[in-house]
Amino acid sequence: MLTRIDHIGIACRDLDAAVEFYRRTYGFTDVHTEVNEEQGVREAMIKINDAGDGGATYLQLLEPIRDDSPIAKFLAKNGEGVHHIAFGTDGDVQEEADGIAAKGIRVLYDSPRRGSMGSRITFLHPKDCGGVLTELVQAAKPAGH
Ligand code: CMX
Ligand code: CO
Repeated sequence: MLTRIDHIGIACRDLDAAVEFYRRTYGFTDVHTEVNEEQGVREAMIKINDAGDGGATYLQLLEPIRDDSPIAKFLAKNGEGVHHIAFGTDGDVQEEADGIAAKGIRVLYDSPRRGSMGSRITFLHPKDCGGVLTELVQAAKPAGH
């Protein structure tokens, strides 16, 4: 079941400046940064609050590390701004995607890929979702579980 908004993905040109904006403006300081080579991004996850299914709610700030990455393409076309929304599941993300695909919505990956903080992710095509690029996220299990 989809149980929460996991994150809102925001495309930016300067990750450090964007992190500083969210700190200065709202006081958000719980920040995890990583590079995801496969997705072609350097990113910062800004934690907003916890959730009951092992996940939490974040803003995901995304800076491209390659000119051919989806974020670079989006920035060239639209400039900075909201890029995608991500729903969190309390179950298996592939099962969630299969159920949505059965409704005629294109799922972009044959099998889940690695997302932030060890999560499993997949995407739904924005053209099948009313213009909203939509990601599904299964949070990594906390250590020891
Ligand atoms: N939101 C809404 N619409 C979007 C979009 C977005 N983020 N990105 C592209 N589109 C629209 C375009 O406007 C375009 O529409 P028109 O044909 O009407 O102009 C259409 O989709 C095709 O866009 P494109 O620029 O030609 O881009 P591509 O088809 O090459 O790629 C997509 C689009 C969604 C398949 C690609 O961005 C993708 O695979 N995304 C998933 C991976 C990703 O976004 N990774 C970065 C985030 C990583 C993370 O969250 O961890
Ligand atoms: Co995302």
